[in-house]
Amino acid sequence: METPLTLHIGNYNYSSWSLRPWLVLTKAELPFHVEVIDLDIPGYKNKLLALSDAGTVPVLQVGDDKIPDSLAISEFAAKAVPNLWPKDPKDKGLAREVVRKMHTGFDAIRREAPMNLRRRTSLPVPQDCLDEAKDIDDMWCDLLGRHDGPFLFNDWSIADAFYAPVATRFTSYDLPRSVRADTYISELMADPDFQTWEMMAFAEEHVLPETDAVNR
Ligand SMILES: N[C@@H](CCC(=O)N[C@@H](CS)C(=O)NCC(=O)O)C(=O)O
Repeated sequence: METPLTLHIGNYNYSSWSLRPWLVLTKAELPFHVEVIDLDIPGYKNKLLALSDAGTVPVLQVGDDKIPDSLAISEFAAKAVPNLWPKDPKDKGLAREVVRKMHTGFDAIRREAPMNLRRRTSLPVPQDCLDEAKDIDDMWCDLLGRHDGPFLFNDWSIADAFYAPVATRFTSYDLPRSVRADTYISELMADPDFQTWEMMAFAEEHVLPETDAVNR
């Protein structure tokens, strides 16, 4: 019998870090069960700390073992299933680099335009957030210009999972973007797996007042 997998996630509407490995495991066609922890309610932190020292989601439970962190979970899936990273070694290196950039950076866009799938606004965002959006747009255009495919490395890869939550921010906060980036965003948003997640977000009743109160 295969070891059962449980992915512990935050709320579908808000938890960008949870969306990433959920997409990866779904694309990998690894059967997994989802447990949602409502964020920012009394006692939620203890639930997170019971899962990992970092006190964050996502966490993947593999039998009795636990893998915290979106990238570590994605690497676990990539070991189990081929083709989640690009096949070409140069592309694979580059894909890892752009994933690393997302995993460790782009603080302004994360802070000023938090993932909130239900939100649609055109109110102004700070300049540092616009600057990062432009850097991301330039990076996407560079990668998309190297291949024919709709995704960053032609076929869907972990890199697309890591930028899917960013794509939603362009839409939610109406961030300026090039035509090529807009086409890529539409591609990610039209992905049936993303749409399954989005449906869960729209159906979710849990609200994070502080995130919803971001005044833009
Ligand atoms: N580096 C971690 C970041 C995970 C993270 O920050 N997750 C947020 C939810 S999206 C969280 O659990 N926050 C804890 C809290 O709100 O106390 C990863 O890649 O998984």
